Amino acid sequence: MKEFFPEVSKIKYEGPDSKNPLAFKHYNAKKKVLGKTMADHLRFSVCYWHTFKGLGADPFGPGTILRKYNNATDEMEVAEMTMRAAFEFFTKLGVGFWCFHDRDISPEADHLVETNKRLDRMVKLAKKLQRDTGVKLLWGTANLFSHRRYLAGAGTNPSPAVFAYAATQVKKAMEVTKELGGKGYVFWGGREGYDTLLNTDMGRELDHLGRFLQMAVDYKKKIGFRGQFYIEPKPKEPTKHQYDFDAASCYAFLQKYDLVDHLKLNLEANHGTLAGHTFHHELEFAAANGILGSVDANRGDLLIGWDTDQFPTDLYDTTLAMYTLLRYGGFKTGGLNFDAKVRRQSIDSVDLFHAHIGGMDTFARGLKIAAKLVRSGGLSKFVQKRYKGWDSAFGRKIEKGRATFDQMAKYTMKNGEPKVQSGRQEMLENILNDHME
Ligand code: XLS
Ligand code: CA
Ligand code: CA
Repeated sequence: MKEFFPEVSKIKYEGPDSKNPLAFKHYNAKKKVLGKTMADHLRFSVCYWHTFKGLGADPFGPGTILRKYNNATDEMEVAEMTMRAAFEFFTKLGVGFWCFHDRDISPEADHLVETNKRLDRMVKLAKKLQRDTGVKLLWGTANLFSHRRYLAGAGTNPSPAVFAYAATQVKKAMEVTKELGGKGYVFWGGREGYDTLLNTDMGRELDHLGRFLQMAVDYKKKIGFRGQFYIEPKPKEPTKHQYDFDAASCYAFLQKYDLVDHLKLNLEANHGTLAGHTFHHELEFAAANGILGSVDANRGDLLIGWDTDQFPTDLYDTTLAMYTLLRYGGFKTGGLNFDAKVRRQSIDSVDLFHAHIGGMDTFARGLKIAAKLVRSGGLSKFVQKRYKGWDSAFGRKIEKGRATFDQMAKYTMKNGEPKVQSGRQEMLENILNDHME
């Protein structure tokens, strides 16, 4: 079988002292951390769109990256070679999962019937390659944002005909995700938002998006797809405002449309920072509300205002992310999907390996440090103490909803001025640093 990445062989764990740039220094798949293997904690996934379809295009110029698997004139031949290259890459890297949009793996034809036929052909190949390699599908999704028919959104489009087209596309994408044994299915509202309020009926659009997802939930039941549904927040880009702005607005939306039992969140680091939050904040909010599902691992750039989708290399970010995940029991159906792309100047295939190795090692290191934090109780003991007043009979009564304002007044009149305590932020920041390695 033809190799697409002959210059790289299977990436191995060589430990922190290794100087080999094509080896893991921290990610040791089978090593146990707090009773579970690193592979099971981290559940790494490679995304199809950036890693295999992204060629470095930006608004100022076309792609700069040449890939061997694009070397054919027939679109379907390119699609097949790309998929073989993808599974070679997953295997050499040693990840357990992958993710795709329908249109990443199979190009759209002139008519939906032919488009679906093409998709079926590619899904058949994917199924075979999954079987051959043991790589599994973390989630599938539909691209409802590239084609011009979706210029004004899909589920929130002013035209019901576009809504119906999008639903038809999602129906098929769900079927093929099920066919491939997908652990989940993602809804990212690519253009579900607005460019200007002057032409937008916001209330109606939100109701339509709610209907769209309710219909998807019904269809999921109908076909017996057991994967987890996720909604992915992003505040803006491509639209000026996206309705699924951040974790908190998604949570409100899911509650309003009675969808909270059916969808969890797929949180992307760079989308969190675009919304003015830290990645850690988004994870903590979702976990605290029981809707933390999966993660799109990447990072933005402090000095660039858009979604740069860089590979995660910030150890503090990955440590705090893993700290939240560990405290809330880790992934169930989700995982860490690298929704990240190499820079426009990183034109060699080997750059794809360096990028993923770096992301995996940074998360593995973050996991080790987070486990140390859990074991030492360095932060949690302080937090527990800080709230201990709530463990008193008085505190419990309030928490259980059995207290009134009159009782509060009686307590306050009797006890007078409350004692205040230091938040000890600087000490806690030092404790965190003491754990970094
Ligand atoms: C784009 C999104 C997208 C989703 C899947 O910004 O991150 O790639 O993850 O549609
Ligand atoms: Ca994403
Ligand atoms: Ca992104």
